[in-house]
Amino acid sequence: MAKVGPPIRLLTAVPICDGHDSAISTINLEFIRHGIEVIYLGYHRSADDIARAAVQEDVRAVGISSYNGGHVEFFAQVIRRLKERGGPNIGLFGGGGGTITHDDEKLMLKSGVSRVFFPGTPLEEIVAFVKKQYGGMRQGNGVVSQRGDDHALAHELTTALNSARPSRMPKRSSRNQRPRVIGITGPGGAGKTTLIDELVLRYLKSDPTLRIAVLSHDPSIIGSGALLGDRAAMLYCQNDRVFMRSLASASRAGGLAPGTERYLDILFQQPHTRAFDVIFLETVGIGQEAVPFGTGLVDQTILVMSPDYGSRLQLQKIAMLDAADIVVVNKSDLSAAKTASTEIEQRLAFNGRGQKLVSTVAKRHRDPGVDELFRLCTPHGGTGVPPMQRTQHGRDARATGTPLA
Ligand code: B12
Repeated sequence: MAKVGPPIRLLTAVPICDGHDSAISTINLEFIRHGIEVIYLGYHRSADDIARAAVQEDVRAVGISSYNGGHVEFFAQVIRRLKERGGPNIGLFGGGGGTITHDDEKLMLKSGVSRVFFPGTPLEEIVAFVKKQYGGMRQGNGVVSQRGDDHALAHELTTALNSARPSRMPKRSSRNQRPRVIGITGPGGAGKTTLIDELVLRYLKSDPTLRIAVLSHDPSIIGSGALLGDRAAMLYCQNDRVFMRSLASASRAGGLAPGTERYLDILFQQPHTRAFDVIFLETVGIGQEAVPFGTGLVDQTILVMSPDYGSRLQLQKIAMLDAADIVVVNKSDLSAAKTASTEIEQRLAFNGRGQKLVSTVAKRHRDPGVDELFRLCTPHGGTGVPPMQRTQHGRDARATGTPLA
């Protein structure tokens, strides 16, 4: 069988103060249909958010859909931010109906935009452009810039994924550099991503020096495209202390991707000054049989469920209910939530392992359930790693886990 090369990775977004996401949603689907991996950042996104995400995701190019005006300046700003963040080789293209004029286009091309698409352009033409422009080898990867750290790590991850080396169990570099790995899993639509974002907010507020990584998985079939859309639901992960990478499962069953272990390995080996304190590992939406993390991959496992899992009998079939350290019933404002919590509580009591049950409404700001979950994730304050083992950056002396403002 012919070897399938890595897919083209693109990031798409809609600018700040613009909610016209219908065109980009259609274009995203067309990209995926043609084997392209699309990291979709969503709408109302700043130039800085776009550049940070593009660099961390190590994409070949950014596609922007802009309808509300200000595009000449906005596109130019994205290019400036990409350069500042160590991604000058990341291309930029886009469109935006009749709002972008041909005179604007001239200015945009001058500022470094590769191409502007106008109304009436067939989608195949856009796909053909992307394949031709970004399908080959990238030029000059070894760019180092002032804030090139994310860029260097992002590129290391890409290289690791494309190498033939098989995955192995990740090794933590030393006792003093011990990121806490929190595995978050559960069925699609339970609210895993929103919950992670809220936990990230609490971690960021708990310690001004803390650094967090998020590895987020979405499903894909090997050789085909994928929509990696978790970033669109993330607000607080758009922060310079958070490094997020989206992975396509590429036919690996069980919730993770072929490169997950290698990625973790690399995140563990980051130099002292930019070591991560906490790593979130978010799986694909899983089915009843999946136990994604096996043994030893994560320090703590959280299963996120929504109250609508069906009858009580269904609970007997969910394998993760035996393996999780914490079970979260998210969307606990729904009418079925009370019954769900009671049924799951009984199921966990039957296991007799002291597993915790928490009810959350992750979409609600300052939700007390998420606060409780955060406390369970940080048994020793801060990262959750005992202070004796957290000696890097002198952070062990800091009082962490402070209440949220
Ligand atoms: C649909 C629409 C809406 C929908 C948006 C739904 C959604 N979720 O996207 C709704 C009704 C919600 C809406 C609201 C508003 N809208 Co409106 N909207 C439109 C409309 C009619 C069509 C846009 C569209 O989706 N077209 C479908 C796409 C597929 O067609 P296309 O543009 O031809 O796309 C091609 C190319 O442009 C290009 N392309 C586009 N994007 C990209 C991206 C990439 C990466 C690539 C490669 C190519 C590409 O490729 C496509 C393929 O051929 C336009 C008018 C227009 N004709 O453009 C106004 C328009 C954009 N809206 C306008 C306005 C003012 C508003 C509102 C402010 C109205 C109000 N007062 O509330 C709000 C703002 C909403 C917000 N939060 O930003 C104005 C903007 C004026 C301006 N910038 O000066 C417009 C131009 C209408 C007008 N003439 O006044 N809107």
